[in-house]
Amino acid sequence: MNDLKQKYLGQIADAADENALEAIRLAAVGKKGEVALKMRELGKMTPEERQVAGPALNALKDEINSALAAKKAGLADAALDARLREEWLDVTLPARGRRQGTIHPISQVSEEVTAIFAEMGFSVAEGPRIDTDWYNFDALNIPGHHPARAEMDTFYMHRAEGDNRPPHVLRTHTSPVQIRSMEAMGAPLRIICPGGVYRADYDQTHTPMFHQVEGLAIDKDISMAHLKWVLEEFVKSYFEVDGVDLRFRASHFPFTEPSAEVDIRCSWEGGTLKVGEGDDWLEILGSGMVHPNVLKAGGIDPEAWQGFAFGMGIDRIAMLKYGVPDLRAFFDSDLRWLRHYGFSALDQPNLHGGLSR
Ligand code: 2U9
Repeated sequence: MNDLKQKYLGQIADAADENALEAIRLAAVGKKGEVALKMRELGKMTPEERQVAGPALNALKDEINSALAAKKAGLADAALDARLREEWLDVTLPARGRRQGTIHPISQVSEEVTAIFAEMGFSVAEGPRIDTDWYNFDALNIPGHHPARAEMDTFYMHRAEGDNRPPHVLRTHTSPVQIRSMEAMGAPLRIICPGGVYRADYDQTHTPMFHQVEGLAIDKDISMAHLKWVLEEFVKSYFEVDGVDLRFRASHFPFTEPSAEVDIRCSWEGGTLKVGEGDDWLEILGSGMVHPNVLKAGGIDPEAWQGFAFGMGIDRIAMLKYGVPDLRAFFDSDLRWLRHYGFSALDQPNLHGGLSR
């Protein structure tokens, strides 16, 4: 009996895992195990022998079962310890930084411009990018023979044979929105129209899609003087300078009369633009008094109302403020300058297929 005890307690102590323990349990105290066999032999013993051997076998069985349970718990503890060591986690490590997206510079400048004009009482009007040639040209006093209407300069929408709808174009300026606003709201009116426009042009200073913001103020006695003040306030605020000289140069647009291109005083010292000082002049926008034909097209009586209008390229003024040399940088996946100005979200090769093309 003592041999049995030594044997099984020894095996239990050496068992490497739960499977080994189970095998020992079956061999020792299972239904057909060695202790059960010994119990069967009790019948052959004398009552005196049985009285000694019976309790001793039961005690042996209990002892083996307790040893098995203790070893099982020990193995489980050891397994948990090993797992905890394996899955160790340093909660004091600094968190991994998350890349953040940023607003596109065109959207940012568009918002800056909108905010400046909003302070002067202009609200924002928006309209379709595909519009009829009437809204895009005729209503703006651009006659049928005007070169701007040629397919060379304007993207016309394809029309199937037999389609009798008026020709549609990708708007070449945001002016159709202003005609629609005049129709919808009448006079007086003070709006700006920011948005994408399309022209068949592509070089260092032109992309087929670019962005404009146009402004329109219509009232009983609006003059070029109001126009000048509004533009001065805009330039000071946008370029963050206290004062600036504006120069109006006589020009011609079909939709304004008189018309003027507007330059601002600046210097280009060391290749950097400084607005408001120096001896250079920089053209930033076109403007004028709304042509009576345009007021009429928008359903406004030119005998009772007059107004000023202006238009500028958002991409262009973004380039000037942020020093972008080539307009194509905005649209052409050349992200070097964006990186230069800290637009780090765009600096992920896996997102954009690399930085050079
Ligand atoms: C209405 C009446 C008049 C908008 C105007 C300009 C002059 C102009 C250009 C600037 C650079 C276009 O983006 S650009 O290429 N625009 O010079 N735009 S006056 O005149 C309007 C608009 C709407 C109803």
